[in-house]
Amino acid sequence: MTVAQLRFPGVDDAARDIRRLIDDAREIGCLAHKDADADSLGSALAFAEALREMGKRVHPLVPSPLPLALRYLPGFETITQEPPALDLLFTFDCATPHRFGDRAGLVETVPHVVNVDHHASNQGFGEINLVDPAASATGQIVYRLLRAMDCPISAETATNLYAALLTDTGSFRHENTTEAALRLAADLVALGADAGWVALKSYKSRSIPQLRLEGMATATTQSESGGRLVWSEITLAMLEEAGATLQEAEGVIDQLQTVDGMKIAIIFKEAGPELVKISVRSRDEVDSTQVCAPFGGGGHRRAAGAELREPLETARRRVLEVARALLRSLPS
Ligand SMILES: [Mn+2]
Repeated sequence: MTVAQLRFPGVDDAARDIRRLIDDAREIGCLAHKDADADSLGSALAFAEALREMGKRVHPLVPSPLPLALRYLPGFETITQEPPALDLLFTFDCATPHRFGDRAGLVETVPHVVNVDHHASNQGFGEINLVDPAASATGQIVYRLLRAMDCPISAETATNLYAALLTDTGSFRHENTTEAALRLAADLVALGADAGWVALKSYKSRSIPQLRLEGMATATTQSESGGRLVWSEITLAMLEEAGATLQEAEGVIDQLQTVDGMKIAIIFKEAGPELVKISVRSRDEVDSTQVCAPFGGGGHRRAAGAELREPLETARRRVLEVARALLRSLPS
């Protein structure tokens, strides 16, 4: 099969080819990325549900560990731990196969792979690559694909896609809050998406340990380069003191990026003695992926991440050096 890099308005052509693959498939996998967010998992669950309503056998898949913070998404309980041999695999919101963690082998072994994503850095690892960097969320592409294939969109499917859109636009606060995104939100609500419930579960369901952890991390926030670089960290000791898990540390970066005048915000998360995860946010002319790329990470211009296999001390020093150099290179 030929590799086709399909970009919109190629969705109708892609839909025909994808529909053919679906019709021929017996066991279909829908794979989210490691440390799945609501865009990745919501897209996978939405697409799986739509295919199931068409009578297909579908298996939503997530690399371990299970992202329990997303257990509110409709169909979370259908995530398959031990899938049968698959003949068709859809991947969602993932630019490179290594983001599939312990499920990365599937991309190599399943005969047909369809890659659905909105990262500009997508490597096009699928047989069909439905990649649109202009889309605000992968869920937006899923919606257009389902529509192009005349698939049923249930209230549950709409809720999953709404969760994808709401969170990837930061509750319609990020720069990717386009007219298309806002219109899609209205369409999804019209289809039965429960907007209030998604907001409740996404932003108003934090645990006390999570709140304490955010307080500890924000209390130790560092600011340098005239306030343009803002960073903090979450250590294993802080997790223990707060009684929180690393998965509950996701919201801290959202606090850091609210600081007036910041250009780069970084949170360092100590995941083990020799493993540090970083999340980066940026503003204006700064591209977050430039902070993460030297460490094998990536993402979007405004939000990126990386994993460093080294102690927190050295990871912090090396990442901050890259961030400072980036700020120095800006015209003042
Ligand atoms: Mn996304």
